[in-house]
Amino acid sequence: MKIELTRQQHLDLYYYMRLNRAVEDTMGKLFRQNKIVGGLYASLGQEAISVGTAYALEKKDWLAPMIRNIGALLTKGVPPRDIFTQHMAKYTSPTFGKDGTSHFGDLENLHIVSPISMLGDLIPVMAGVALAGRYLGQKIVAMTWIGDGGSSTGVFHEGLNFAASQKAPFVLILENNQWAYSTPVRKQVPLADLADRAKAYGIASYIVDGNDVAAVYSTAKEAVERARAGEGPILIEAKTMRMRGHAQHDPAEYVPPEMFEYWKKRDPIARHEKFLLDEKLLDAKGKAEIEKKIETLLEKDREFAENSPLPPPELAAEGVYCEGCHAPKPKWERPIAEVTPPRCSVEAVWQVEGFGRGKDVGLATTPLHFEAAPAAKPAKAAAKRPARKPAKAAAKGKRR
Ligand SMILES: Cc1ncc(C[n+]2csc(CCOP(=O)(O)OP(=O)(O)O)c2C)c(N)n1
Ligand SMILES: [Mg+2]
Repeated sequence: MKIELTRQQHLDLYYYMRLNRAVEDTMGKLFRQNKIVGGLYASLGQEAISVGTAYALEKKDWLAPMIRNIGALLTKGVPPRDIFTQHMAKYTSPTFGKDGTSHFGDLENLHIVSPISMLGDLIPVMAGVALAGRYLGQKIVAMTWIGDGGSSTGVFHEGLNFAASQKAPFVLILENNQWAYSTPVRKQVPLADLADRAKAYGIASYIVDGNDVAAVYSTAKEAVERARAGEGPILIEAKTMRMRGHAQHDPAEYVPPEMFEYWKKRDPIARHEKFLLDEKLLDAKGKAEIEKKIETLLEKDREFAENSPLPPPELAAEGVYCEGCHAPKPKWERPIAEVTPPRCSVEAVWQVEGFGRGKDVGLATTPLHFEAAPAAKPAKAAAKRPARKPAKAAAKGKRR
């Protein structure tokens, strides 16, 4: 389906891609000045994927970014200053300087789950978030990203299978940038299209040109709404190219130069800009205004981050262990008042007209709660069977 975008949507996509690139350019400079703590990863050439997919989410939806998804954070509403302070491990950062890179989240307002470094682990986590949203009647969609290399981990398959069997409203973006560290994709996966992995779980998939932001957005929007309607998880393979090494330390000399040349001509920002200018959606004056806006914002936020203090050493152990701030209760069920407004920012929708009318669902309206499902008739044999007693052999621990 080709979704017609409004002029404002086209301009928003352009703005966030430019912001994404400018934030990363600034951090590249800070890294060379030794002001960044830890590694720094670039999404150069992949901005259309982070921005186009996150732009398809609603405010109430949830995301968990991977290392090359700063653009998704910016699009969801994270200010550049949080990204700078976080990478510089400053006390003013979202983690008060306790963690670096993009290892931070915002569960309360922006609905961002903090990433972890284990590739693939966010897939079951976000499938769980998607299901939690369903139990709470929030009609949300959860999204995360994975690389071509990460799609070969065990947890990718376990997580996607779990999400598929539960019909979780979950969208997984597979960024095929053709390299995992120095390993080319053809040496680690015997598939031409990684979207084919979806067939193993009986879920829908798309392949999209990851350097065409409008195409990425249209595809993601369609997938998000299908997942929201109850069709289950959807996998989108976005084909692109990693235009830098794995991280700042890696000069990527193993990449054939002609490959960089080929993809440089397909730069997503230059391409979208050409489209906007050709279609007269943007002119030189508008472009200069966007550049000025980004420059002013980043100048202010970079200065704030640079002038922020490092965390005071005496607070190093604070917030690591619970010291009576809450009583841990091993109970999954939370009081209704805690998960509904005003304490939760999302208004619950307990019955949703048309929810679950997706392909293969079979019911006109999928119940939002399992208890609301029509009771299955017990199989005759099972109904007659007496209550189970532990088998004697098992009780004695005898081996079978
Ligand atoms: C389970 C796991 N194995 C290995 C690593 C180390 N590691 C971090 S990034 C990376 C390469 C990832 O490649 P890909 O998934 O293609 O993502 P890209 O870097 O291209 O965005 C590896 C092997 C890890 N973080 N987690
Ligand atoms: Mg890769």
